[in-house]
Amino acid sequence: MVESIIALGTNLGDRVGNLRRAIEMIGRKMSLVKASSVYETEPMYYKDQDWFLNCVVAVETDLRPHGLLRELQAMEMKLGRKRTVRYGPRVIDLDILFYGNEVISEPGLEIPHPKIAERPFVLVPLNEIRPDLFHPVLGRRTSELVGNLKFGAEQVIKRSGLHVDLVS
Ligand code: PH2
Ligand code: MG
Ligand code: MG
Repeated sequence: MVESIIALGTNLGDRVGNLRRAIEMIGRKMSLVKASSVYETEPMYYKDQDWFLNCVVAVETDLRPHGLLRELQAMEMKLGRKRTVRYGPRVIDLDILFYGNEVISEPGLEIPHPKIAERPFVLVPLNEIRPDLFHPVLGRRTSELVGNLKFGAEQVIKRSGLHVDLVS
């Protein structure tokens, strides 16, 4: 079994429901180990869209990276994901951040996710559950990466009332 970290994001429709349904689907295919809080986050890159809800989950899986990617993409489809504008609105986005300490660089599959270090909406929830996780390419722990990134507290707001349960 390998521990993988998956990032979830949504800014269309019933955002909390989308996160819950996605986590339920993930839990049917692998074991859920830990989930971060849910954060409401300012959209990055493509600004003219609604704010996101983001969280990250740690899972344990026997799937290899390509199999894991395929499963996550199938879940995105089932939840109604449509491919539209790059970085634009989406019902659900399921990204592999880490797969153990493996490094993979292929078209269509890059692990660790190449944009982790510039994304407060990833680093803040990740730092909550895996502050000591060592990034095998950047050679830094999560806590160092989040400490090096400039962003405002108002861009990543913890929504303590919005629980996503791992077991149901
Ligand atoms: N996802 C994007 C583009 N921008 N911004 C926030 N705050 N959260 C996201 O999940 C997000 C984004 C494309 O994957
Ligand atoms: Mg993404
Ligand atoms: Mg994605």
